[in-house]
Amino acid sequence: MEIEPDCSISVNLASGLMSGRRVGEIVRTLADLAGIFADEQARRSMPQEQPVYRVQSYTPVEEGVNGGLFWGVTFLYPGRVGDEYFMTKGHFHTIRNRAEYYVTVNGFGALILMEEDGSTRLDWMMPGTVHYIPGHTAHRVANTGSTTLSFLACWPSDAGHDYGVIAEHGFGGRVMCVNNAPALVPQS
Ligand code: PAN
Ligand code: ZN
Repeated sequence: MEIEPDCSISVNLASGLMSGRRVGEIVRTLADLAGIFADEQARRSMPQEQPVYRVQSYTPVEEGVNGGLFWGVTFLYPGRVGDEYFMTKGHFHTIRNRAEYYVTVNGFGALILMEEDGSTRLDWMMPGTVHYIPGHTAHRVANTGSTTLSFLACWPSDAGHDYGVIAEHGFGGRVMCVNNAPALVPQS
C-alpha cells in the first residue's frame, strides 16, 4: 500500500542523522547479539544493555511492496568483543536478488560481503565511499575505527531480511584486530 510521502523527512548530511515524524528507530545491544561474535564468553561478560548499533529508517511504503524503496542510516559504535570489532548482525535479503547501496558518512570500517557459496570479501569503508551490494550477497559491517561509523542505506521495499542463514552458519570470515590492525580472518 502506498503511504502518503512525508516531505518533512530530512537527513543531516554531516552526521547522517534523520529527523521527521515517520522515522523509525531500533537499537541493538550486546544482549541482542548473542551468538554473533566468535568469543561468546567475552560478549556475556560485557554489560548486556550496551548499545552496539542504532538504525533509523524511513519506509514510505509498506514492507513487502514491490517497486518501492526504503532509506536508512546505521550508527555503529566503536568497540570490540575479544579481538572482534563491533558489527551488525548481517543478513541476506529474503528475496535473494535484491541489491542495496551503502554510503559511508563518518568513521572507518569494513563491509563484509559473502556470496551464497560462502566466499567472503571486504570493502573498506571511509567517509564518502559508495558500496553497491549486489543481489545474492550477504552483508555485514564492522567498525574498525575508534569513532562511530555511520552509513546511509537504500534498499528495495520487498527485499526483506533473512537473518537465519547467518545466525546458523556465519560469514566465511571475521574482521578481527590482528597485530593492532583489522584483518579478515577466514572461518573454517
Ligand atoms: C541495513 C541494515 C542495518 C543493520 O539497513 O539492516 O545496517 O544491520 P542488520 O540488519 O544486519 O542488523 C540493511 O542492510 N538493510 O537492508
Ligand atoms: Zn540489507
